[in-house]
Amino acid sequence: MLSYLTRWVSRGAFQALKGTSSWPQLVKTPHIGNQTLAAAPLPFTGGSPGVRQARALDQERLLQIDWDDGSCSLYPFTWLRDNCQCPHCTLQSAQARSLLFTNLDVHTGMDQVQLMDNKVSITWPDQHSSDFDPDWLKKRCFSSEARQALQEELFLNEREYWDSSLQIPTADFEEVLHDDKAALAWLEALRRIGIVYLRGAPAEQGQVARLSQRIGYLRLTFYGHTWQVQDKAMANNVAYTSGELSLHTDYPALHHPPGVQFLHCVRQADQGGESEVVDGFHMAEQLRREDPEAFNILSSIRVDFTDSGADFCDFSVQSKNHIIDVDSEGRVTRINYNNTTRDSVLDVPLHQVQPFYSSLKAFVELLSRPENVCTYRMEPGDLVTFDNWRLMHGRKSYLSRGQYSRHLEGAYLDWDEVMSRLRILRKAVRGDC
Ligand code: OGA
Ligand code: NM2
Ligand code: ZN
Ligand code: ZN
Repeated sequence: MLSYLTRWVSRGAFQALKGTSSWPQLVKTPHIGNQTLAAAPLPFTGGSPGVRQARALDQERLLQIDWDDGSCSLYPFTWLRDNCQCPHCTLQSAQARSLLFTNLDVHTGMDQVQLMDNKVSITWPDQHSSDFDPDWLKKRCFSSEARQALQEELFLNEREYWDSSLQIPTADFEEVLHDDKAALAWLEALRRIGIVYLRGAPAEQGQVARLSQRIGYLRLTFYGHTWQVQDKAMANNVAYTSGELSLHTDYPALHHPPGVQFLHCVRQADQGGESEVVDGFHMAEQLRREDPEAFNILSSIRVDFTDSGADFCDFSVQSKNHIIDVDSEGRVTRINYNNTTRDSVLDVPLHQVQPFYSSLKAFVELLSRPENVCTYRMEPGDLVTFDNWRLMHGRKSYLSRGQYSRHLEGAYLDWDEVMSRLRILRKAVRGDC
């Protein structure tokens, strides 16, 4: 224990992860950006809200529920009928709808509504009946606050932005493998902060595969189930040399790049090979403020990426991606940028070429400012896990020594599988949804 402590103090870029019981928290994570570290609001846990009254508004075809706490929720008849939980309408063993859409009357009326045994009981015009649990209804309230709370609970989209002063959340590898609380703390921090460092893995190949089994399964790509980052003869990727890798996301040559990346240090170089990370979402937001024109160009021009060669099998991959992806509401959702696989093919009209280069220059200069970059050096047995849709990462060049050189093993996963495990762990640990 004491030896861990001294190592942490001397390697100040790391912070023990909250929730990993036996490791003390040394320093508070700096609070940067407009988001908080507080847990997402849990909608409607801790005691069921009582129903004071349930009544049908026949004109509007809405069911109105007045709750004991004075609030009120409205539910469209059509939605209620569609979501009848009875064994005819729901396959209980799959918790899935078995009601056919062809059999749903999207203009249904309601014959009767009553409160029975703390259930909202509805009789439909064809005399089919549906019973709804008040908790179940309250959670699905259509108010904007309730919808926002439930979406945050399901997707954890609130992020905490950081800069070079980040103290990377750190946990014990074996603890994450064997303890549900530690695993949950790992995945929540991976989502919210975007990077978690794990220490204490054996310094031998096979650990990223073990860790991905904790989630479910890994993402196979043309580089294999897992892949060896080493200085290789006839390298099929710039990563497989001893050269510097400037800040990048992995695999923008795919239209759906891997969401999560694991990198495990089996052997470190004698000289060089230090790692760098920046918060790509934070940088994109900063670019939007500092240079809105550059932000517009990087989020609207689709850049060609290319990757060809042979590894798991032969491949010839092409993609077109925005360097900064935004959703329909303008929120940044993904960074896609690796200078090594950016294609010489650039599918824009002549007059957009120079503005594109100037915009990319502005972004890369912003990323590379010392105040934005967090630097660390991996030692054998260290394993870094990070959000490959959000973070950009790089490494310094290193001195290569043939067979005994630096060796990292990597693996990819997708966010759907990682979030699935997070939800299951949350249920196991906290007993909620
Ligand atoms: C890579 C990569 C990091 C490193 O292989 O894509 O970013 O430290 N490697 O070698
Ligand atoms: N490797 C490490 O975008 C990229 O080509 C990143 C991927 C080779 C699997 C490198
Ligand atoms: Zn039914
Ligand atoms: Zn990489």
